[in-house]
Amino acid sequence: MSRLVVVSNRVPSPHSEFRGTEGGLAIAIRDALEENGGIWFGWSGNITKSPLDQPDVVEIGKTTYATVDLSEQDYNEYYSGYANSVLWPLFHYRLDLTDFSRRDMAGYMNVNAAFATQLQSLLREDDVIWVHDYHFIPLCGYLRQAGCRNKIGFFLHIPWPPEELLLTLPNHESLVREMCTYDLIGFQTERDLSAFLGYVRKETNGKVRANGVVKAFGRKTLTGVFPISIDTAKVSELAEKADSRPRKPDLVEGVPKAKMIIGVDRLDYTKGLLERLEAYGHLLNSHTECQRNVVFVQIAPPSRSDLDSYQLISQQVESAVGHINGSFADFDWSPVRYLNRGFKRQTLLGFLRLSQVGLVTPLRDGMNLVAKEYVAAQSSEDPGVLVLSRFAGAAQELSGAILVNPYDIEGVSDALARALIMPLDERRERWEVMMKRLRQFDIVAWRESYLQALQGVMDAA
Ligand code: ADQ
Repeated sequence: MSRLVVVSNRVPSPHSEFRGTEGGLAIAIRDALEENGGIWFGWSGNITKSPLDQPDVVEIGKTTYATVDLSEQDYNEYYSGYANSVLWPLFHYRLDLTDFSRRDMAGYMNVNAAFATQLQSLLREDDVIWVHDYHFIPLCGYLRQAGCRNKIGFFLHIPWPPEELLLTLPNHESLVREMCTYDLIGFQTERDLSAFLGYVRKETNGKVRANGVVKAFGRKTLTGVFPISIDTAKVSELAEKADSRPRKPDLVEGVPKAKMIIGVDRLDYTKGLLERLEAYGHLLNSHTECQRNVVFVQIAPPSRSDLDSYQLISQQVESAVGHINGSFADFDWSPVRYLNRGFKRQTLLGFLRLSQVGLVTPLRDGMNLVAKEYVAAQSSEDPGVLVLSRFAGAAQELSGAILVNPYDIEGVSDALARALIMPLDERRERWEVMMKRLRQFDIVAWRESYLQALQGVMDAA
């Protein structure tokens, strides 16, 4: 059996206890390598004066962790610059926040070239390489230039933007050309895939076959939809354990009968935190019976805090929380609890289980694993209600949620009011439908369906 080589921007330290503060990507691929063995390759998270030109290699069990440091210049240009100030905002439809420069684009290409050289030194002939996310779109092209013949797949965790948006990127064509060097490109949803195919048809004169094979730039590439999921059984188990601990997290202290609404997100402008807070404020004004009887817990650990756009959203969220608490709080009730930090996985899942409403309202999101975790964390006897943005990839699958438009403040407020008083029968019915889907399509099914498709490309080659 071929070895699996996973490439992702961050490789968590194999020694440190996973505290759940990393993004969904790290959580999703954590176990993938432990089963059959292989390499997890990427950035160490360290910035050093003169990075080595060999990866740091640690072997634990069947997995080899191979990490590379970045110089400050690489970090600024590749990571903060092109990846997180161009691709991230643009792919989340935030053209207004993009900050393109040729210097950052060149830095992005240089880091991809250097990573390809270092990865090449670790590869065996029959390794299967699975590259993750927008940081590494050109990696395959550089590996090919260096003579690598292995099968290489790419999975995009974030949305792919519609053609008209992508055209605003000065190097849009070369980026799509790089995508087409992969043997398999996986997207989260049909919407992302069809946006990509639309560009290929219109802008490159490429051909798209019914089986998802794209012929463009003189190459053939298989494309497909692989919605990422969670370890459903494990999430349910951990949440149940957290719930049965003698000392439950006391988030609604002082108001024992209060119902809890929960939001869990990295502190990111794509997650719709300001609109969500505004909708909650509207709920307190329009449904006065919610005052003193509802608490909104927003957990949002800081993320990419060296970027201006992230500092701004952090200040705006703090001020919006202060405004709501200032307007409504009483000596024994604070309407919003804002927790600006990470939590252990089990504690977080316990919070989700204790909450009557899961409020997941990104303005745009590739998938959103919190939505899936909220559902899996509920008790079958008395499940809570998921209020979910139609612009999260998860909305394509979680049909039992109350779907909302996060820009429609009154609509979200109405959905919250409905969720808070939804009868048990309806809550159970909605939850069952979603759990059925999550039990069937969990993280293992996701990984296997992707790797089987990549294997299929290999067999056909
Ligand atoms: P993210 O944007 O990071 O991921 P998401 O899918 O919600 O978003 O994953 C976040 C993960 O971090 C969840 O598993 C959550 O439980 C965990 N987490 C968040 N806050 C936490 C906290 N305070 N403490 C502990 N854990 C916390 C990107 C894309 C998504 C896509 C994923 C996976 O933006 O759209 O779903 O990758 O493909």
